[in-house]
Amino acid sequence: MLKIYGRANSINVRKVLWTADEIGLQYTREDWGRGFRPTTEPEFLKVNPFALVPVIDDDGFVLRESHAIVRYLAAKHVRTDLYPAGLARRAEVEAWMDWGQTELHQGARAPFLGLVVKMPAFQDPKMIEFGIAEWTRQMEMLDSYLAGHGPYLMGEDFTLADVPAGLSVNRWFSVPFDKPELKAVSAYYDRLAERPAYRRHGRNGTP
Ligand SMILES: N[C@@H](CCC(=O)N[C@@H](CS)C(=O)NCC(=O)O)C(=O)O
Repeated sequence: MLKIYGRANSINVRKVLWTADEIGLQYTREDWGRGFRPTTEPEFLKVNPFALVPVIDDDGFVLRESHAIVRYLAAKHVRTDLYPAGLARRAEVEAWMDWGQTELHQGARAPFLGLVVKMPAFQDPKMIEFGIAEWTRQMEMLDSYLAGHGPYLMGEDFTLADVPAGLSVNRWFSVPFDKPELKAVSAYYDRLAERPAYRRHGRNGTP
């Protein structure tokens, strides 16, 4: 059976849990990472020498990196609705996923770690302010895009493109700071919440 390594409150583990539930997979999960067993323990380093969650063990096949994992699971279970078979559409999904993990996530890091996790290394107000400005800029672009395209990032249907963005949107609404009103992003957040798997692993009260 599929085994998922990683704490269920990690944004990257949640991508895997959400996708696994969308596919309808059975799995076991073991808590590793901040607040649980450290990923620097030798037992964990055997599955990921880079000491990060998530990792999966799929009947002996071990894989790290959340985006590689969700694409592997969707491809393995032939979920072309989530991860299209056509090269061009597939590449567009991948572009959204890359954007979600780079441009969109970069700004979110300091406000989340500073204001929610309260990590001592992220208490510089200038760093938090800079992160908020960058995160807001990306979210405003997302808002304009959704207003003109939507209802999902790839158009009519939910795909893996929505997984990284959907979790960032949940975090955006959950981290306490003054935000502009983003109507299309709010509607997208409500639309995603129609999905039981997103309510379990995305919009579940955890930032
Ligand atoms: N690029 C990696 C990033 C993984 C990552 O940053 N994981 C964080 C949790 S979100 C982690 O393992 N932090 C250390 C810890 O929890 O101890 C992925 O997408 O899987």
